Amino acid sequence: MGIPYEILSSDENEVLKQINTCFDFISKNSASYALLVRKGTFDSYSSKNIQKKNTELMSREEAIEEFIKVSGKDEIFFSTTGMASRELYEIRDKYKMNHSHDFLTVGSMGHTSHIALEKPDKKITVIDGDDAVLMHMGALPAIGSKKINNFRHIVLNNVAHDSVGGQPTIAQHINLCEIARASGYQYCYKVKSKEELIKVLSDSQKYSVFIEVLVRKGARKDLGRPKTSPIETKIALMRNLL
Ligand SMILES: Cc1ncc(C[n+]2csc(CCOP(=O)(O)OP(=O)(O)O)c2C)c(N)n1
Repeated sequence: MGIPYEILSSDENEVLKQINTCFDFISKNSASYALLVRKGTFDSYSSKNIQKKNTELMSREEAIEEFIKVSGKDEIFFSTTGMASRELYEIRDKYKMNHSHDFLTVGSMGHTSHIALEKPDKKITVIDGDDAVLMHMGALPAIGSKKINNFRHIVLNNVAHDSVGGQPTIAQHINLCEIARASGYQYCYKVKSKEELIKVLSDSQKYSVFIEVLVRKGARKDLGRPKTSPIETKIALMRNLL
């Protein structure tokens, strides 16, 4: 595309030079200049504000495993873009379940709950991320106003865009439960321990329920990717729904 670029150095002094080169070029030429960041460049960085407080929380994967353990075998899961969907896929494998009950959202960040809204006659669990729910918040009143029974909307709040590098989100300053309540969800809970989560999940089978689960950032280093294509997974779910 003819855009000049550099690969971001791991040496901080070199990075400053690269940023200066980049800005000089942009201001002289009114044109783009790319800095490419290799995977893992920022791995050892830990946010001073967020991460230290979160070490006692469940991981996102542990929380998803609890959802699977307490849910009935016919329940349909819609999971958000990023690692949550990869984790759901691997948990199904771990329990030797097939993948015909899951819609794994690819791209379309923030749209998972809207997609799930199309199946109000089923028991639905939506697994959302804090940033995804903030991105398309209009979904909340759309769901809340319908008062759908059997609709569990779970937001795994790690106050980060964890799947794409762990940058902080504004979710730490937003009261998601209040917004869900004002949007018409019948029950709203905020939980941070496994015990609280299990209790709330078993109490929440019959209503439109919003559950914010505080989880810690991060995923297993060896987390894999779905072995079936998005289209194969979609077809398996559609066959199951028919
Ligand atoms: C519209 C759109 N914007 C950006 C992305 C890239 N993206 C994929 S996952 C993700 C972060 C999601 O953060 P969150 O919903 O909080 O979930 P987490 O990764 O923390 O589990 C981003 C920015 C995308 N897929 N679609």
